[in-house]
Amino acid sequence: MELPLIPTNIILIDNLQNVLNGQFNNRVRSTGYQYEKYNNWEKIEAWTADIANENPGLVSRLQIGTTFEGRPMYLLKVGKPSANKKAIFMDCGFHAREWISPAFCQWFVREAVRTYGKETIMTQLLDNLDFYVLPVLNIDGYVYTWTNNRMWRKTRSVNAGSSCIGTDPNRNFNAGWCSVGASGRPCDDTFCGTKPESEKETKALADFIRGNLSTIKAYLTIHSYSQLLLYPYSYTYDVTKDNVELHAISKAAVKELATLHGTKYTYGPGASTIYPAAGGSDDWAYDQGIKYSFTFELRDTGRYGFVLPESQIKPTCEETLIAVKYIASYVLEHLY
Ligand code: 0X9
Ligand code: ZN
Ligand code: ZN
Repeated sequence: MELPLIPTNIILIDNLQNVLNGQFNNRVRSTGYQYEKYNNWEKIEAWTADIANENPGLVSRLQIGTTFEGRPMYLLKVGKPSANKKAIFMDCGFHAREWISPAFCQWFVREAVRTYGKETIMTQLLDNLDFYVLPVLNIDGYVYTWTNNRMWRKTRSVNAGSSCIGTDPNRNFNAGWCSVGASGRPCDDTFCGTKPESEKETKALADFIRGNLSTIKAYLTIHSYSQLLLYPYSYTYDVTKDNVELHAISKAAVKELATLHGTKYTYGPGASTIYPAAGGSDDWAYDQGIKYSFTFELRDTGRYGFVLPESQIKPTCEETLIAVKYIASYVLEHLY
């Protein structure tokens, strides 16, 4: 009797049925959703429901608020349910035109459910941590980049006394608010808003994080472009008390990231590495006591900029996932 040809890595996994089920689900999902394309909000919204429904033991969907134009803001909680878990919060789509960012949040959740129970690191992460993933923070802006202006950055809220629309959500947090690298003029792309958390979207995010401060141990916010890994502060040139540790984590994370395709990232405190800019969510989260707070600026360095070709979604998400998993593993080993 001849043995069937089974890859040896599958033989090593003790529960073959889970593996087979996983491959089946995986096939269903990969035909149903195109992770290597940019998806419009309608598709992403439907996907948040589908991915939760298809993975009830691993993914649940919560609503944390409503956007200015009335769209529900869905948050995915990804992890194996168990008592007293700590969590990592990750958001995408702050800036409407940075399309690779939401693509990464979708990719991350897909890889989490696809590799849980098969890949050691992801399994350890999801067994011991929850990931709160906000696929798009600035949904109204994202929709506007699909329908009207591909280069839109801000929210779509109305400004009293001005015909200009929108606030920069990453200048709208209570962290040195509007003191540097931000504008008080509604027509500018870095308008800080009328007060911290003036936007429904930033208020919803801040409320959720404030309400879960005892569990959230890391904050990751995904932007593009420039290939940077930034940590606080950006509202001042002063470095944080955790500068040495954040520097070391970043150095190791970008080294790991580069192993896949050789993509080079620069890293450091925001103010000195990119520019001083107040009101960012990373600085705010850090000052709330979330020590491990990072901003990713994904590919590229300017050739395509915000209009990164779809052919680069896969390599970009693959390499970013390595860095995110590195940081998450570090956080898990250094819970505080
Ligand atoms: O300026 C920003 O908000 C980010 N760069 S982007 O090109 N995606 O707009 C960088 C944010 C760094 N962190 C803070 N300024 N707090
Ligand atoms: Zn951005
Ligand atoms: Zn250590």
